[in-house]
Amino acid sequence: MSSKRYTGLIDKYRDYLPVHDDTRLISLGEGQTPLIRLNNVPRIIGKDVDIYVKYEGLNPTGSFKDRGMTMAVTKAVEEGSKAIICASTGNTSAAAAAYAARAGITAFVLIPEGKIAMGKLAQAMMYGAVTLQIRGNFDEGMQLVKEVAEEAPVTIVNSINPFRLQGQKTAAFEIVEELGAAPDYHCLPVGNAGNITAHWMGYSEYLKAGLANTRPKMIGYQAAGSAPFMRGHMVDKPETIATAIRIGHPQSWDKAWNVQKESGGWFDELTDDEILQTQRLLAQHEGVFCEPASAASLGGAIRDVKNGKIPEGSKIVCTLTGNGLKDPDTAIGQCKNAVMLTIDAKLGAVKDSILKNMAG
Ligand code: AN7
Repeated sequence: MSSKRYTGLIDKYRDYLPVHDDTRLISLGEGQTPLIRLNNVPRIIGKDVDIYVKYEGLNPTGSFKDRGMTMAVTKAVEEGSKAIICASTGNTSAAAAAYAARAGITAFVLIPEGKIAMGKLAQAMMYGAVTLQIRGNFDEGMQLVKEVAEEAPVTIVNSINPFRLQGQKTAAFEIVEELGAAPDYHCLPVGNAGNITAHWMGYSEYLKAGLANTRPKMIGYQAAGSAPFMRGHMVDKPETIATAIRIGHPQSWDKAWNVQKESGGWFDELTDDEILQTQRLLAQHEGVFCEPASAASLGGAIRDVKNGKIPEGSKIVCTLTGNGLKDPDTAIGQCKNAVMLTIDAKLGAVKDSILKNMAG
């Protein structure tokens, strides 16, 4: 039997990425994530649409950031860098920390104190990053990172590093390959707007290469308290329970507006309640657990299907950017009605619980 070991997205898509044959690849086997067709949600909302979720939470550190980080760290190492730095709402720092560990270099991560999910904090610490909790938000951290990189020998691995978007565009390649064509609509949660930009690059490259005949309309959904694309200007004090997208000064502002215009898509916003409601819907009716920010993509899509902006008969892909396990506090906090009973370790008590809680 010949070996077909999957060795990560750079190796798979090297023809479309800026690497040489002898580039040392820093990989953890990222990419190749499941594209899951939703079976129950279309029926629940009573609409004839084909909805797929791209479960990016199954990447090695639990988010889509691994796609960009394998490229950014591979190039940083190739260029001789000994340290990387990022500001982060949590997922970028987790990915940076892991890929730096893999490469044997140092990661410095700036995170907003008290405003990143527990799992992400655990990752930065466990992977051995130097973790700098700032008394400030992501946008302030990002500004500091840009300034310090002028004065210290560190490579920035936020999505202003162009290699990040190069890696992240591969998610669009995988979707086209799995569906045999581009979808009609592609929905993503938007923070810095790097990922929506990267996906558009990917779709555009496959169109140009003749591997797809169309490109999707790109739709970006923000949290209402952190929605600069809806306000039309930067937001100084962003707030949302979806801490991953608690970002008021998107770094890919112009690029994302171009994506919206070129693709014919749009931006919209969801309240925290809508985001959490969608997170529960997806977990409880499809068995897919994503983090709050990720649910914005599906929540927005469902609303736009219901109101007819996305017509029936459409093929829709929603990116689930991060894994639900990243943020156990927010999950448990909203499951007050979950069936959880404390009972005696007795057969009778277990049997009673079963008979009282059988569905139907
Ligand atoms: C789960 O980790 O910016 O619009 O510092 O973690 O490309 O910024 C995270 C962003 C969506 C938004 N969903 O993506 C960070 C960070 C999740 C995220 C986004 C993020 P972009």
